[in-house]
Amino acid sequence: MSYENLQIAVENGIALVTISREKALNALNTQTILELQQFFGEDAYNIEGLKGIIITGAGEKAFVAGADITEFKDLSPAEGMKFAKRGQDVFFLIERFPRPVVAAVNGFALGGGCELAMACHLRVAGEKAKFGQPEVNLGLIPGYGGTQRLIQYIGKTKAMELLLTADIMNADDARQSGLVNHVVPSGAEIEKAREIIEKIAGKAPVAVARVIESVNAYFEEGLDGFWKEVDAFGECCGTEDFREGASAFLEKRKANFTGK
Ligand code: CO8
Repeated sequence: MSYENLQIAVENGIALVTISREKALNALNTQTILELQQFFGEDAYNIEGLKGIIITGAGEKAFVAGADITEFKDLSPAEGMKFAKRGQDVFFLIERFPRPVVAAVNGFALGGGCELAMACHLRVAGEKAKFGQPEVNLGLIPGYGGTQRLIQYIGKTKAMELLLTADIMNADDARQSGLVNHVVPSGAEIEKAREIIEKIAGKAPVAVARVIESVNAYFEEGLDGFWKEVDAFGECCGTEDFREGASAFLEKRKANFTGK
């Protein structure tokens, strides 16, 4: 598929996905959501030797400044539910992607932008990045998982305040509260994200995928995360990479994982 609002560049096994609607501060319109769905639901699985994915925003000002407000100002309740459900489903594709997905947050990450960053497995923020869920200013609440994921990262006390006040958090506060993994000088976000993905690429791919699945299971209703872990552990025991990893340790050499 050709993309209108996503720029995708694959280099050395790492796909850099740039949300490119700079004039609207990379706001997520329907087309962009559909393109994310196409990429994370299908196209990314066809990239040979994929180590991981970085999501960032075009320009220097914004990662993503939210869902595109021009598109939803006249939504009926039923249409609003449809919009929110579709966005949530796409963000689940990101959260459940079997290789690491890192948000390189280069500016405003507000509303749907903060929600997009939270759907990624890890977050690297530039020092000028800003995070927030300002939907109450619009008479709305987050619809792409923000009320749920924010609690997971920063706890109910802080999440409740941020959601109710629409306050904006700077990068350092976001790191201290547990929302982001690293803060780096502006412009170095992608480089740091690449470094993290390269590090993970040296681990056994099946084990990496099962870690993502097991951690996610903690938050999924109806799933027993502890049982998921037992199941995934058993699966890893059946891989060639487990034999290789254990042998390499005992032979005091670097493991050579093949993903089998
Ligand atoms: N949607 C559409 N356009 C936007 C958005 C947005 N979210 N954010 C910025 N833009 C546009 C502006 O309208 C402006 O366009 P133009 O040049 O044509 O006037 C351009 O981007 C530049 O923006 P500003 O002039 O406002 O730039 P400033 O530097 O003055 O301010 C801010 C930057 C603070 C980021 C400001 O643009 C802002 O507050 N943006 C809106 C932030 C926001 O409220 N985000 C949450 C949106 S709601 C949401 O995300 C809900 C998610 C779930 C939806 C569920 C489905 C319905």
